Amino acid sequence: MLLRQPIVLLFAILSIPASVLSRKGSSDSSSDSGSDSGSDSGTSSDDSSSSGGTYVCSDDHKLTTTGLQPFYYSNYTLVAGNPGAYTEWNGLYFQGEASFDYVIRDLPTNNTYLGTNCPKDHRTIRMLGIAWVGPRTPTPSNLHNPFTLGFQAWQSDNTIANITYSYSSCDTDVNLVQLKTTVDWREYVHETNKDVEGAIDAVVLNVTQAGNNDHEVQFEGLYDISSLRSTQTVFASDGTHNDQIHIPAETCSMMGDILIGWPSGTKINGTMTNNTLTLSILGTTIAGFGDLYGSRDEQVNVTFSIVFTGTYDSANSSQVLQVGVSNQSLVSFEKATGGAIAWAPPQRLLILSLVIAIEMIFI
Ligand SMILES: *[C@@H]1O[C@H](CO)[C@@H](O)[C@H](O)[C@H]1NC(C)=O
Ligand SMILES: *[C@@H]1O[C@H](CO)[C@@H](O)[C@H](O)[C@H]1NC(C)=O
Ligand SMILES: *[C@@H]1O[C@H](CO)[C@@H](O)[C@H](O)[C@H]1NC(C)=O
Ligand SMILES: *[C@@H]1O[C@H](CO)[C@@H](O)[C@H](O)[C@H]1NC(C)=O
Ligand SMILES: *[C@@H]1O[C@H](CO)[C@@H](O)[C@H](O)[C@H]1NC(C)=O
Ligand SMILES: *[C@@H]1O[C@H](CO)[C@@H](O)[C@H](O)[C@H]1NC(C)=O
Ligand SMILES: *[C@@H]1O[C@H](CO)[C@@H](O)[C@H](O)[C@H]1NC(C)=O
Ligand SMILES: *[C@@H]1O[C@H](CO)[C@@H](O)[C@H](O)[C@H]1NC(C)=O
Ligand SMILES: CC(=O)N[C@H]1CO[C@H](CO)[C@@H](O)[C@@H]1O
Repeated sequence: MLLRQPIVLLFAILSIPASVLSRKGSSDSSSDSGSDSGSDSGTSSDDSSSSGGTYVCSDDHKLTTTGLQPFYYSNYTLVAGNPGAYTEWNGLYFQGEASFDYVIRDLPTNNTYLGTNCPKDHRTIRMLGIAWVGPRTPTPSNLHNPFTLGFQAWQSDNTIANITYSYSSCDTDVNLVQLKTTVDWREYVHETNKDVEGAIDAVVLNVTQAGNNDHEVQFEGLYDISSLRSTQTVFASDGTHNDQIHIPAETCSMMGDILIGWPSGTKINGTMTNNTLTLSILGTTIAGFGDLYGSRDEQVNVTFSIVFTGTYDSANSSQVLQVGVSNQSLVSFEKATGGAIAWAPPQRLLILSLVIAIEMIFI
C-alpha cells in the first residue's frame, strides 16, 4: 500500500500538485515552498522567495489550465521535438463566467457530533472559468464519448477580460470546481510487477442535436465512477485531489473547506455551438470538512448547482468546433485558421510530476 500510493498518485497530482501537498501539510512549512519552487522550475515565472526562513509567494497571476485534459492526451498532442506543434487532438477553449449556488444543511447532531457554523441560507459564489473540449483519442479504446470536456472555475470578482489576471497562482486550492468527463490513472499491479494505465468516461455523455438548431448540440450525463476500485477513485472522489468541487474554508468559521468531490449521480448537462458552451452541474451529497490540519468528523448535507457560460477563446485555441456539419458525427474538430499554438509544454509537466511523485514517496 505504501509503495503503491505514490505510483497511483502520479497522474492525480499532475496538474495542481501543490493542493495535494498543502492539504496534508501546514501552509507555511518548508514542504509547501519546496513544492511550489518545484512547480516553477524551468520557467521564468518563479517569483517566490525566501526571507529569513519564511516562504513568500508573490502572485504572477498566470492561468494554469493543465488539469483540463486527461494525462493520456499528451500521447497525441505532444509531437516529439516540437512541443508547440499543431495536432488534431488539441481541442479548443471557452472562457466565461460561472456561478456556484449551494445550500448547506446540518445533519442531526448527537453527542459526538456538534453542529457546524455554516450559513443555512442559499448562497452564491461568483466565479470565472475555462472549459476545454477535445476530440476522443484512438486509445484508450474503452472510451465512447465523442469528445472530452474539462472545466475549471475559481472565485473572482474580476471581469472576463481580466480572466488571466484573476487566477491566483499562490492559492494552491484556487479551483473551486475542476471536472474532467474522462478520468485516467496509472496503477501498479503486484502480480505482474508492472504499471497499468486505465481510463473511464466518468460522465457517459448523451450528445444530441439541440431542438431545431442544427448548429447546436446538447449533452447530458451523470457523473459516476462507482465502478472504480478505491485506489483509482483517488482521482475524483473525496474532494481532496485534483478533480473536485469544494466550498471555500471561510464559509463555515473554523471548519475548513467543504469537500464535495464528485458524488456519483451528479448531473452534468449543457449545450455547445462553435462559439458558445453552457454547462450545468447539479448534485447533492453528505460532505465532510478538510483543512491544512486534516479532516474533521462533522458532516453536512450540501445541495449545489454550478452554471457556466463560456465563449470560444480564439487567442488560445488551435482548433475550431464544427457542429452538425459532418454526417459522421454531430461534433468535429478542425484546425483554426487563426492558428494559435498549443498551451503548456508537456515535457515540463512530466518532469514536474516525477519530481512531485518522488517527493511524495519521501513524505
Ligand atoms: C453520531 O455519532 C456516531 C459516532 O458515535 C457517528 O457514527 C454518527 O455518524 C453520528 N451521527 C450523526 C448524524 O452525526
Ligand atoms: C501512451 O504512451 C505510453 C508510452 O508509449 C503507452 O504505454 C500508453 O499505453 C499510451 N497510452 C494511451 C492511452 O495511448
Ligand atoms: C485586473 O484585476 C486587477 C485586480 O483586481 C486590477 O488591479 C486590474 O486593474 C484589472 N485589470 C483590468 C484590465 O481590468
Ligand atoms: C439522449 O437524449 C435524447 C434527447 O434528450 C433523449 O431523447 C434520449 O432518450 C437520450 N438517450 C439516452 C440513452 O439517454
Ligand atoms: C440542464 O438541464 C436542465 C433540465 O434538466 C435545464 O433546465 C438546463 O437549462 C440545462 N442546462 C444547460 C446548460 O443546458
Ligand atoms: C461558427 O459558425 C458560424 C456559421 O454557423 C460562422 O459564421 C462562424 O464564423 C463560426 N465561428 C467560428 C469561431 O468558427
Ligand atoms: C440533502 O437534503 C435535501 C433536502 O432535505 C435532500 O433532498 C437531499 O436528498 C439531501 N442529500 C443527501 C445526499 O442526503
Ligand atoms: C458524408 O459522408 C460521405 C460518405 O461517408 C462522405 O463522402 C462525405 O464526405 C461526408 N460529408 C461530410 C460533410 O462529412
Ligand atoms: C492560459 C493561457 O495561456 N492564456 C493565454 C490566452 O491568450 C492570452 C492572449 O494571448 C494570453 O495573455 C493568455 O496568457
